[in-house]
Parts: sequence; C-alpha cells; structure tokens
Amino acid sequence: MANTPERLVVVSNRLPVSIKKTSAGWEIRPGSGGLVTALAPVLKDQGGIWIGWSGGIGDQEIMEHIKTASADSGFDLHTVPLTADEIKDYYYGFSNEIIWPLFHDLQTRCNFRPEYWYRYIEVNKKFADRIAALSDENDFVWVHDYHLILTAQKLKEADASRKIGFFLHIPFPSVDIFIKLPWRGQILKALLNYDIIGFQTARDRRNFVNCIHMLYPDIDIDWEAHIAITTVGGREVRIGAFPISIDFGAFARDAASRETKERVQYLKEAMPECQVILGVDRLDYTKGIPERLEAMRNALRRYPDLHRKITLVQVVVPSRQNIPEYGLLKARIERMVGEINGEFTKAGWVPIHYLYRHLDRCELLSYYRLADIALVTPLKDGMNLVAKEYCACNYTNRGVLILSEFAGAASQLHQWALIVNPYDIEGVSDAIHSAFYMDEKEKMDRMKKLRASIKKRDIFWWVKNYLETALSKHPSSRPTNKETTSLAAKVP
Ligand code: ADQ
Repeated sequence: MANTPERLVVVSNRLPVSIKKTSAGWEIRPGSGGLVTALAPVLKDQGGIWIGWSGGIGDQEIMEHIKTASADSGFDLHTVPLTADEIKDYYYGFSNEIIWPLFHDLQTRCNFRPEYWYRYIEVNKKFADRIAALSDENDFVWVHDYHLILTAQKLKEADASRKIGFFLHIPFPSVDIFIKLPWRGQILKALLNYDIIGFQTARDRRNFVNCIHMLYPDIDIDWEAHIAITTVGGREVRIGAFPISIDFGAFARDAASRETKERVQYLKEAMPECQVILGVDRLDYTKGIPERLEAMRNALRRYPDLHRKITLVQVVVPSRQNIPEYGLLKARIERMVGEINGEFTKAGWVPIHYLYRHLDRCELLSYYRLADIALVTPLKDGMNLVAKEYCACNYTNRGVLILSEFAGAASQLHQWALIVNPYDIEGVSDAIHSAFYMDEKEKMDRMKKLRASIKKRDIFWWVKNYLETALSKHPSSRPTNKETTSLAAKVP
C-alpha cells in the first residue's frame, strides 16, 4: 500500500448536502458546514469523493439531483441508498436509540433491541461494499461518526485493503457505562480495524483505552507523545484526541458584514433594553434545554434584580422528528417556556423568547452578535460548536460564555469561560447572575483569550492535524508544515 495516499475518500452517514422536497420538486444544495469547508479543498484538488446516505428513502429520484450537487461542490458525491427498514433499524434504532444515548451517559434511554444490531451490521456492510467499489488501495478513507463503527471491519472481511481512519464526533463513555452495551466486545474489536481512531478530547481517548484494558487485557497499548498506539494482527493502530473546530475566519468576517450589522440593529430595536442571554441547540435531550430553563426560572426567583434586565433567547432547531421522545421533549420545553413567561412577564418585558426553527446563516450570526451572554449547557456533548461560533462572532470582545463542564469544548476553553455543571440548577443560575454583573475589563480579557484559542485551532488545523497523524510514518515524527503529507498539504 502506498505510504502517501493521493486521494481522500470521506464517508459519513449523511452526504454534505441539504435536501428539501418543495412543491416544485427536490431542492438540493451543497452543504456549507465547517467540515465540508475544510475538506472541500483536499477533495477538489485530489479528485476525492464523499460517500453517504442522501437522507431519503431509496435514492432513484434523488440521484439526478445529487449529480448536480456534485458539480456545484466541485467533488463527487456518491449515495448509499437505504430502505425504509434500514433507516428505521440502523439509523433511528441502533445509531440513535442505542449508541447516541449510551455514549452520552444516558443508558436508561437506550433501547437495546437485537434486530437493531443485525441491521446495523448489514448497513455497515453496505457502506463498506460501496467504499470497496469506489476506491482503491492508494486512497485514504476517512469514516465519520458512530453510525459507521463496523465499516473498516466489513471492508477487511470483503478483502478490500485500505488505509482507513475513523473520527468519533460524540463522546466515548467510561468503562462502567460502555460495558452495559450488549455488543460491547464486537464494537471495540471493530474499531480496532481502523488504522487511526480519533476522539474529540483526551477524556474520550482515555475512556476508550480503559475499555480496551478491561475487555481485552492482552492488548498492549504504548504511547508516543499524545498518541496511544497498539498493534493488532501485525497492524499499527493509532488512537488520538483531535478537538474539532470551526472556520473561525469565516464566522468573524461574516459577523462583521454589513448584512449582519443591519440585522443586529433590527433585532436590537425590536427587543427591550436588556442583556440578551442566548441558547442555540438542536432539539435533543443531551443539550440540557429543560435544565437550562429551570436555571433561568431559578435565577428569576432568587435574583429579582434581574427582572426586566435579562432576556433568554432560546433557539431550537427541529431534529430527529420521527423519534417520539423528541416530540415529548419539545412539548416539555414549550410547557416550561409558557410557565416561566406566565410567572414573570411584565408590561414591555418577556423573560424568554422561544424560536423553534432552522435559522439562515445571517440570522444565526445576528443572534450571536446580539447576545451578551451565551448559555451553552449540554448534559454531555462531543465538542459543541455553538460555543466556538459564539466566540468567533464576538469580535468586540464583550460577550460572556457560560459553558457546561461536560461539553468537549470545556477541555479547551475552561480557563476563560464560566464553567458550570448543567445539573446544578442554582450553580447555573449563579453563573447567569455573575455574567450579568461581570465588569467590562474582565469580559474583554476572557473573550480575547477564548477567541485567540479558537482562532489558533480552527477547522483547518483540525483536518491537518488528523491527516498528518494518520499518514506520517511515526506518530511522534509528524511532518512540519514544510514537509507535510500530500493530502494534508491541500488544507488551506
Ligand atoms: P451537534 O450535536 O449537531 O453535532 P453542535 O456541535 O453544537 O452539535 O453543532 C450544531 C451546529 O448546528 C452548529 O454549527 C450550529 O451553528 C448549527 N445550528 C444550531 N442551531 C441552529 C439554528 N437554529 N439554525 C441554524 N443552524 C443551527 C455533533 C456532536 C457535537 C460536535 C459536532 C461536530 O454532537 O458535540 O461538536 O458533531 O463534531
């Protein structure tokens, strides 16, 4: 196998495209998230491809449109068509009713149905077959996230030898939680078929290594610099922490654009004279939205001095609407917003503004710019990009970030954010009070340091760091910028 692969093959459950069915037919646009932005230059330059599910049932109707989206992206998108049963058992079932809650430490929410597991195996094989057909031995295959843990193993079983890496976007749980998984041994063993396994934080990497020690005590693990290394079947496996980030420059630039400034001005005029506290989350029980609302209620009860002085803008993006639990969560959030507003609203002041929808980029950036305080309090989160986006947009350095200690972002930002335990209602309420009264100098000092840290380790740094660790001969002798591996060299 070549040491320096020429082509990158990215694989994820979903393709990086936004697909909408309108009255005029399908509307498909290339994705614009940070991951695509960072990988696009590498893919375009080297003729790389992206393999994933389109998000629809079957794919016949969508295929033509995907071709157009490929042309617009500048690299080829290839779909893995899924049937309705596969979507139900592999995606909603195993991925989102087992791995997602378990890996976020919420094992009581898991639905350990055996049929989910068998379908997960089948779909991972389907992805592996597609990779085998579309790639060759000279490619580097980069598989993303928890939906595709078995893919490397299935590729090996199909006798398709590839240099292949994995990145887990969500946390990896501690041993005591991981061993609840009925298929714990199979999942761990399957991961060891990757040549490199990337986690968000050192804590996730440590949890994974501890699980290996406990379930497979015969496997030796050594360390070279910050990379754990083990040998499985004569093959080296590298295990590292690579905290994902955002396109800092684009957020900072767009936040200062005229369009955003005008929108901020409009919002300011529409809102009363208050400090704005912002929450922005996908609808998900891991994001701690009810707990945050409870903290807001607590702050308003314990600190009457905050009445008419603070307003929480809570933005919730619809997500996983086919899972009944998510509908229940939405109803719970809406009931709490109603109760709190019912208890505290006064003429000219509503304590909580609640938005349940996707925001376009300009609107999202305007809320980031408007907010005096960001309240990012997930119960557990792989990283949490909202925390980083908020800081990147805060170019006047006047905002305060309140951040859950259980977000991966806390391992990087803990010195300068106000760190809270999201389960500690009074602690979060106190943090809101402290943020409100924080003096300008302290706010600026903290925000400058937050922004400098995120700017230094942006999404381009992340891609480069991962690819160089994956492709260098020795993990500890990662090439410098000048003698970088050919794929990593294409990252801007
Ligand atoms: P997510 O759980 O989706 O990602 P997060 O990292 O916060 O969580 O990313 C959410 C993204 O959605 C952000 O980029 C944000 O801008 C966007 N967004 C949120 N609300 C929006 C709205 N109303 N309108 C438009 N856009 C909105 C998973 C893991 C995370 C990990 C990421 C990346 O769960 O822990 O940080 O992957 O690895």
